[in-house]
Amino acid sequence: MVKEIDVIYHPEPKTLPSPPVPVFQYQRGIQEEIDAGTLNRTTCLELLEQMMMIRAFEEMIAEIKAVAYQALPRFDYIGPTHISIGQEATSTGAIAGIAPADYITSSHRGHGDAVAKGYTVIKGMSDDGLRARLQKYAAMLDHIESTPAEGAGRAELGEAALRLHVYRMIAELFGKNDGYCRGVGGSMHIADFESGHLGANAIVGGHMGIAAGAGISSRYVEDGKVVLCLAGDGAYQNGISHEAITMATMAQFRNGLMKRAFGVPVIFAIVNNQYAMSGQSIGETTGLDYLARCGAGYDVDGLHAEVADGMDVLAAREATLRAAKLCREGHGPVILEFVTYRFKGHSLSDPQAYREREEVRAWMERDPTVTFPKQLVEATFSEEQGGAITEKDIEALRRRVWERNTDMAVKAAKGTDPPPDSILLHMYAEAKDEPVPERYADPKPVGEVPTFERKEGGVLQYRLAVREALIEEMLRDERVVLFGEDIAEYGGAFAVTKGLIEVFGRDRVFNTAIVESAIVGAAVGMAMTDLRPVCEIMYDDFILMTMDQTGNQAAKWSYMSGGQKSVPMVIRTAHGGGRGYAGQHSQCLESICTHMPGLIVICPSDAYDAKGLLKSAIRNPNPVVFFEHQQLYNEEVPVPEEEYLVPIGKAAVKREGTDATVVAWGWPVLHALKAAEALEAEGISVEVVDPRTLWPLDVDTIVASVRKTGRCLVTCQAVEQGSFTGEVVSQIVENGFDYLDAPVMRLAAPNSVPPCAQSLEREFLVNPDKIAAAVRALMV
Ligand SMILES: Cc1ncc(C[n+]2csc(CCOP(=O)(O)OP(=O)(O)O)c2C)c(N)n1
Repeated sequence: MVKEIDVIYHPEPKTLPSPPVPVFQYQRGIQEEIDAGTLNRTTCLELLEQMMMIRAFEEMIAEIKAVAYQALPRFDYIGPTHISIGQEATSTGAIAGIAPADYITSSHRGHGDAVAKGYTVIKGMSDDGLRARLQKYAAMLDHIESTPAEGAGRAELGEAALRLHVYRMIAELFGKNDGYCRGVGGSMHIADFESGHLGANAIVGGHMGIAAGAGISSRYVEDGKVVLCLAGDGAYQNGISHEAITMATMAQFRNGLMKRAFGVPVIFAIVNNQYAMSGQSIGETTGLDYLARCGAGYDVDGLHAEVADGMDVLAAREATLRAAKLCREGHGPVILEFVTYRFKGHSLSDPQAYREREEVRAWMERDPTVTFPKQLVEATFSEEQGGAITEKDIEALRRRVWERNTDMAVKAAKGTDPPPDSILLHMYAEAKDEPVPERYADPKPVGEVPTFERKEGGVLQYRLAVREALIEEMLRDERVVLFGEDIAEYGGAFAVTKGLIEVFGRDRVFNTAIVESAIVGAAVGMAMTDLRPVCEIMYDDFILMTMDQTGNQAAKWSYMSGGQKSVPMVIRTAHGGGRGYAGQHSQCLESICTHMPGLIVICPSDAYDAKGLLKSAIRNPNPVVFFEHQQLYNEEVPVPEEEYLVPIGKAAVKREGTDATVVAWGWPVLHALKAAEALEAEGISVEVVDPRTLWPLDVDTIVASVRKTGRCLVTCQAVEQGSFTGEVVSQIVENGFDYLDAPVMRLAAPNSVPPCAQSLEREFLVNPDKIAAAVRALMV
């Protein structure tokens, strides 16, 4: 397909304008908002209550650490202490500016965001919704002695839900079973998917790709949700920030190339608390005076970007309300910078030698938990709204918040610890044969669906088998969306996805910028928000660019969220050499992924397995890294035209034999089969076992083969050092030692960088002759 956009040479001289960035423009103030009806007494008190709840929560942490928390004098809190005291107006105001159904992603300093998100959702719930939630957590309510009485009214239901929220937040910090993430995520990874909180991230900036992906989901399924991506000023300098904003800003989302011209609805919110740990983004570690200026670099007109006073809850709320409106109208993404300050150090162990006390004192004058109550007391509310807010009202609210927090802390400390034998719980989500939800079960292709003619014997090329798997799954489930670098018109570097854009259109098959981290990160965000993304990383060498997103996000969120959400996504990537592409386009890096619990790793060696396994991978609820060997794309074997799946985690005996087993995966399986043929002539009968899935590894089939043959060679094309051969050998030794008549041997590439020179690449690669020689050596 020829690109829609012509590239035209325009050499006329011109000057590009710099888009303006409004700074601290909020002037309305509390009374004007009340009079205009944009704020009422209830909302005011709710904003204050949230700020107080955050303060109470974090003061509790500081006091526990200082052994000064009277309610729990001897409690040993061992987790991190990245508290955000001082920043309450930003968390509260920003989250008040989005709708309860919207998503947030947050950071290591995210207690405030989590408190506010949960609070807002509770306040937005119907009575029935509240009852359903309370019913779901009846056992916890019992433990915290907060079960509402039969026929309880709104106030009592709401208070029970708030107590439950605070309890689950604290229980998470204390590593308790009742925590939002079952106590396995802890302070820096709090997630509450039920309330649209897609997780806090201890990897600075790690959640930005997820935010872009959740926004892409929302744009795709048209659910009107906005994503608020809260991260620090330091985080916004990380590479993923640039990649995620680039990904979310791609013109094709808005300019009509895709069927729906609608910008990705993400608010990239920079929580500028003036310091990273001690580094200062303004004046030291960036060249900017306001970080929101970065919006100018992502869009011809500049993204909507503005700077708001993050110490003023109303200013933060108002800027976010406008930003969210823009997003909902299709003008996202947008950038908001909140200027704020943390009164404590980076963590409680930070001696803060890098700043003057005077500076901290000056910012404390703007403490929102002091300034906002003053504004409330001075404001005039109508009698219908309940009349004036008095200092007594404020004091009563304060007391209620602190008492609730203390009570919940005591109850959380008495909570149950996750049992040690649950250590592996939620590592992987269970694969179930679930039907596609009706809404997505009948996708309409936009072009003719190709059929792939088999050659004699039903033979089909590996490349086409992968393409056929993609087509079948995209026809089965509208949630399956493909994206990656040059996968649309070009069809990917190996032409695997060629023609799919004509069949499914650009909304389901789209190119991305060269942003490997954001590609994988967006897939995580899309998977978390119920799509089934299949992304492509052109060569597996580039998977190293994605390591945080693959290893810390995709692999970890099922576990780290306590099983709240699994991450059903597939990363397709090509590995392997033999084409003289040398060090950075020829590696076999599967062992990098097998080292990461949480990932499924698949490495099919023929077209039949590739098709059946890819279909299984797309339907699997876990993140799958799917390695396709470059040298296999033109190989052919019979592939049925009828629907079939190959199960994940099941090895295949590719050739039966009795004298020695060769375990191989990917291209080396073909070499092993050729070697076995040659050895047959010498009277050596070789069994070839292809695990097909490296993780989870089918140890039983491998050991059963070794039991039969007594000898085993494990081979692959990766460098030997740290390769997956080591794991296979260990498993055989642990589980099949008694059957062995000779040591298990390995044959992998020399521990060098893949070279270009043919003489050296030949030396580097495993081949049939080397395998045959290694098997002969086993027989003596
Ligand atoms: C990728 C990564 N690099 C470094 C760190 C260590 N670290 C933790 S917090 C932090 C400062 C983050 O600054 P910022 O994003 O401004 O957030 P703040 O801590 O100020 O809220 C650093 C460097 C990390 N957690 N992740």
